[in-house]
Amino acid sequence: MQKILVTGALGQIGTELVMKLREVYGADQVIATDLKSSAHEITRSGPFELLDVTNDKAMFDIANKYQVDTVIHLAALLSATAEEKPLLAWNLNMGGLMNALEVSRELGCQFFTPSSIGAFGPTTPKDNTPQDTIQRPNTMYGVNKVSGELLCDYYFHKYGLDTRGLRFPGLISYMTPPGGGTTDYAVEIYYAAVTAGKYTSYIAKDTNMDMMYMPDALEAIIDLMEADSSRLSHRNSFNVTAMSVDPEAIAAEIRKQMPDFTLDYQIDPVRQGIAESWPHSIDATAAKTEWGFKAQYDLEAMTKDMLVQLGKKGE
Ligand code: NAD
Ligand code: AKB
Repeated sequence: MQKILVTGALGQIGTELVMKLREVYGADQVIATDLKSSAHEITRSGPFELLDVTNDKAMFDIANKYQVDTVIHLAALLSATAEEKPLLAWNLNMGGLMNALEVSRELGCQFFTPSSIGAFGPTTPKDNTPQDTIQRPNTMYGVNKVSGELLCDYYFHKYGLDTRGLRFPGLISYMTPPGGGTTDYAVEIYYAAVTAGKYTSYIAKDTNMDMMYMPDALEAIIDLMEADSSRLSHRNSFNVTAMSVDPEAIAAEIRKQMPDFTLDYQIDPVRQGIAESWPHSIDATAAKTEWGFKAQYDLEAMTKDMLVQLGKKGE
């Protein structure tokens, strides 16, 4: 990776990833793009361009103008929003991905896009979900993610394009709020703990899902992209995870720092239904053996850091 184009850069992952990539590869080497602009630091600390990823010509022109050698494609609708707007989700998640793959093929770029635990479905084994297993999701987001995994495999086999990907679990961070996912509760709960001392969860008790702290997700992207290609037999869509938690487990950890924190429930049937179709915990062995994946943060370490960082933000 030397000159990197990032789409959807103003989202939860993109804002932090662009800052990290600029630290590692140089500010001018990372071209951040998004549908909209904002006052965020990434629009000022290096190149920033407006880009609608459904516009193939605009994407090609920007990638060509900067002579990028790497495309990191993040722009997408997440699971809950995709369920509300399935047609928009199909057009953005599949159309944007196809455009990003084509631009990468035309310019010979290395390519990364995230998949998700949403690529699994109700008939997938729920515990210790294997890397290679049944994938019959019943959400539009899941259909998009499985199709995306297959499309990235296709571009690798057909054109030799160096496509790589991770099946991310819910990502937890304190910098940019998440944008319409099922796992968003696991971020909101920390903000609510710091601002109100209580949280009402839309996900039910005992609903376990995989999660990971954002610093581990950023390391994983860079480590996978830098890994020796010949070591990757899975290549696209490695399972990665750091913990499997339900709302009670997070609340119990928060209470170690804030004993008065309270949690109650008002279940959202749509997001609860999506959560119940996903695994409880996934097996990241392939990522560990093929390119050395290792998460640094467990629930305890992540909770301590989230509360400290959000506390500082509120000062
Ligand atoms: P996000 O919703 O926070 O950000 C998405 C960004 O895409 C936004 O800044 C939005 O403005 C932009 N966007 C929307 N439509 C666009 C368009 N037409 N053209 C260009 N940009 C557009 O999402 P995120 O959490 O940063 O997720 C990024 C990727 O990672 C997605 O593919 C998502 O499915 C995947 N992922 C995220 C998580 C997570 O927990 N955050 C977990 C698994 C996978
Ligand atoms: C979502 O909940 O949609 C995302 C994801 C796990 O893909 N956070």
